Order: sequence, then structure tokens, then C-alpha cells
Amino acid sequence: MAAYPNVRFLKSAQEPVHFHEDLGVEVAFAGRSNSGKSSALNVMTGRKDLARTSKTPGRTQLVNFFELDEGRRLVDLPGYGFAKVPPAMQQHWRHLIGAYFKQRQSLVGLLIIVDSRRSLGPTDLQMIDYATSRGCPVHILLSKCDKLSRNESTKVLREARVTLGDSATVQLFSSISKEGVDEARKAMELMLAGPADPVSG
Ligand SMILES: Nc1nc2c(ncn2[C@@H]2O[C@H](COP(=O)(O)OP(=O)(O)OP(=O)(O)O)[C@@H](O)[C@H]2O)c(=O)[nH]1
Ligand SMILES: [Mg+2]
Repeated sequence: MAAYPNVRFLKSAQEPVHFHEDLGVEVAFAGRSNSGKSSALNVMTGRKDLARTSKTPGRTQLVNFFELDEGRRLVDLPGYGFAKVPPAMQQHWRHLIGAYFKQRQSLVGLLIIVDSRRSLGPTDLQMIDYATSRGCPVHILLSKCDKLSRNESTKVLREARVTLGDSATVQLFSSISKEGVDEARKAMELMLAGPADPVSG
């Protein structure tokens, strides 16, 4: 049986006023464009086509809300770091992400998807700051690890652990080979089971 038999798409928001009602708990998926956020969300929920995946990154700047089951949501945040994004779109991204982290009472955890063939970028680190500064735990998925040899993956994981220290937990992940999917789901469930941290100030 599917892990989440009732998982469903709720809505896409292009503006903060369109965010889903801020009740219950939710875990957000963030990461560079094309890092594999939507693929991770699909494989973790066991639903192939829940979130749209694409080979052309940075096209849409939407916050997509999904319901796992009553009162528990996953949020696919718009990707960042795509070189060809026009300034107006970058500004819109900052507006959306800024509002999301500032307002969202139901945010209880952040999953950051980082392509295992690249290192953690400045915006990834900024996402960690946003989350930890409001007491939100962060878990990193080093994605597409099917593209690396065993030796390379071990090295990448070790280096990420050094960079992150105790600011976030981290693991290897592949939506293709399914390596690390159970571990990622456990981390997500742990976050969802935790109390929502009220936004201060
Ligand atoms: N080899 C491999 N390819 C992957 C994996 N996960 C995703 N991809 C591919 O990477 C591309 C981007 O995947 P998405 O899941 O759409 O990435 P995204 O982060 O949601 O991208 P944006 O929404 O555009 O920011 C697609 O072509 C996927 O098929 C993986 O684990 N291994
Ligand atoms: Mg996506």
C-alpha cells in the first residue's frame, strides 16, 4: 500500500495572499532549480506525478501546496540559482520566499535538496539560516547520488557533514535508485511530528 494513500495537490500560489490556510503542520522542500525537489516529493509520497518535474529549470515561480493527510502538508518551494532568470523573476522569488519564512506558522521543518555533484551554495546556506533562526530543523538530501560512484558519494557526504556541523542533518538520496528514500521519509515524519514553532517578532 502507498505510504500516503490520500496525498493530493491542494493549490499553487503565485503571491503570499494565495498561500494555503496556515493551520496544521507542513514541511517545505527547497533547493536550486533542477536539484530534484519535485522528484523527491513524488518518490517520498509514492506518487509519480504529484509534483511536476521538468528538464527546463526556473520556468515557474510558484509555491505548491500538497496535503499528505488531514492537517499535514508538503510545500514545493520555487527553485533558486538558475543563471538565466531575469531580475524581475529573482525579485519575485525573494518576495515569495521571504514572506513564506516570515509568516508561516505551520512550517515545522525544511528539506533542502542539493545535487550531490555540486556543493552547498550560498542560497542553500541562506535557507538554513532562515529556518534555524526561527527554530525550524533542517534536513539535507544530497540528490541524484545514482550519478556518483560509491567512493564519491561517501566523500560528498563526509564533506557536507563537515560544512554543516550541527546546523542540519544530511543524507544521500536518489529518486531513481530510491537510495535514501526511507531515511528521508523518516526525517520528514519526525519534523511533522514536532510542534509548530510560533513565528516570533
Ligand atoms: N539521475 C537522476 N536524475 C534526477 C533525480 N532526481 C531528479 N532528476 C532529474 O533532474 C531533473 C530535475 O528534476 P526536478 O525534480 O524537476 O527538479 P526541481 O528541483 O523540482 O526543479 P525546478 O522545479 O525546475 O526547480 C529532471 O530531469 C529529473 O528527471 C535523481 O535522483 N537521479
Ligand atoms: Mg520542481
